Amino acid sequence: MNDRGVPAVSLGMKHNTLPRTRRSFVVMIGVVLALVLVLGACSSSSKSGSSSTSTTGVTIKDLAFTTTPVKAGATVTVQNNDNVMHTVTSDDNTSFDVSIDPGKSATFTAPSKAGSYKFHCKIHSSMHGTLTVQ
Ligand SMILES: [Cu+2]
Repeated sequence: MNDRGVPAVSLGMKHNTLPRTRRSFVVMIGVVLALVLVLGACSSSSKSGSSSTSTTGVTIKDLAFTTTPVKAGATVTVQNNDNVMHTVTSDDNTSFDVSIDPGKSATFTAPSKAGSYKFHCKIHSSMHGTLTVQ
């Protein structure tokens, strides 16, 4: 009976009583939240090469390797843009060996010693590449 002063359900109906500055602040928060949602959806659906989480060291397209230098011990991402499975296998057979499903990516740990590491695909004998470890 005596709880008339409690504004529990008045949020939606009395929003016009908010001061002007406060209302534009609320609108701003809404805009920022919307932007974050849109950007988040974009970055998760389109895997652009410039990710900050790990280095895309090897990209595979049309049965060919494209490499970028990686740091020693780094997590190296291999992106397979073909519709067949590939492997990235070091020619010494011990430094790294990873298989990548069609259209997927996989990771391996770069060797801890700097140098040039030749590698190949175990499935396609014509595929060869060299990974530069800095
Ligand atoms: Cu292959």
